[in-house]
Amino acid sequence: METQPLTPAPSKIILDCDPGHDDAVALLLAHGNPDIELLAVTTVVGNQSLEKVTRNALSVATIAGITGVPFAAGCDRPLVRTIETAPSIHGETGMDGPDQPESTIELDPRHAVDLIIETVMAHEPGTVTLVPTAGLTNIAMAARKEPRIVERVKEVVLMGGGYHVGNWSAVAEFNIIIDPEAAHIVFNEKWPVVMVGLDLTHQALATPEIVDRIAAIGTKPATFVMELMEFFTKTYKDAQGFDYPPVHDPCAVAYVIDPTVMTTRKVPVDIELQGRLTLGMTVADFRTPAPDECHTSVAVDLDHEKFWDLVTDAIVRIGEPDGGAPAATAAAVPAMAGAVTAGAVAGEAK
Ligand SMILES: [Ca+2]
Repeated sequence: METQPLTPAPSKIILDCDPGHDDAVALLLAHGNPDIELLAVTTVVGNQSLEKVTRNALSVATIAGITGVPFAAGCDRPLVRTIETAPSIHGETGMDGPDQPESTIELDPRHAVDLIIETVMAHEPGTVTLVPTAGLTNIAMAARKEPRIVERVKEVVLMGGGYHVGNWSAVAEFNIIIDPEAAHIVFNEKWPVVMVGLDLTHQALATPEIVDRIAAIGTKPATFVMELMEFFTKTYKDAQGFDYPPVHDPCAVAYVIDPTVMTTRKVPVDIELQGRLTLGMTVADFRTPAPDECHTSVAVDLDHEKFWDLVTDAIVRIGEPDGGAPAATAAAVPAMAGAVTAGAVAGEAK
């Protein structure tokens, strides 16, 4: 007779990203949270060139001590459009601010699209969640190359879009507008799609209080995040007029960890491919109750405290990956109500 596990198995995810300051935090959250099993990390052109974002992903892996997880590079340009990057937000490296160590981690030789397909097909149906936090080129290519992944994936929880506002045009968000044709494919395949868009992520602000909490953890990964947030604060103020930067990408990971960190609403969403002013808009139809066959939903309201507790908790758990003693103590992290204790951290750091 099998014994029942005391806690549910961790959620298996593939993180498809373009680090990216907020992608880096998403990767740390996925690695440090015990309810996530990170199956693979794939990169795609976006915030910077494929070469740069891939180098950044490996740097984050080195800083966080991520081992045993394949990292693979994917598409180096969108399906149809010319490449558009975001140096005004992420700098020339794509992750400006902190010093980045040269990584000794070797890239998986497979193309990201093949790694995504092989990983999904190697696991039980309904067990793998795709978490894209970048343009959707790799995900769209994977769905076209191996259509069976669409039924097999549990759900796609993506950072992108926005049903009220844009950030790269009046109505379009960066991850969608840089490859709207890919987004059109991903939103129109019949897998469940949760759109964690700007409506939600503009509530995930890294206020000075939050940055201080992270800095107080005192580890190298914590200092790295603090320095990322310092740069992000400046560019978001200069380029977008924000007092504090919205840390978009870890919101999608947080939803997979604990869906109660945000409210969502089921609503049909499609991608504008024709509009002169509205290219890349994620058009959400709120007019009537969503039909039964509706497979898309949008994130609405964030539990700010619960979200940042998850992020700080993950950084505390990561500790000092290069062997130093975790610097975090209960006193150093006063705001972590209900999170791990320093003793538990020392025992569980991975
Ligand atoms: Ca991103």
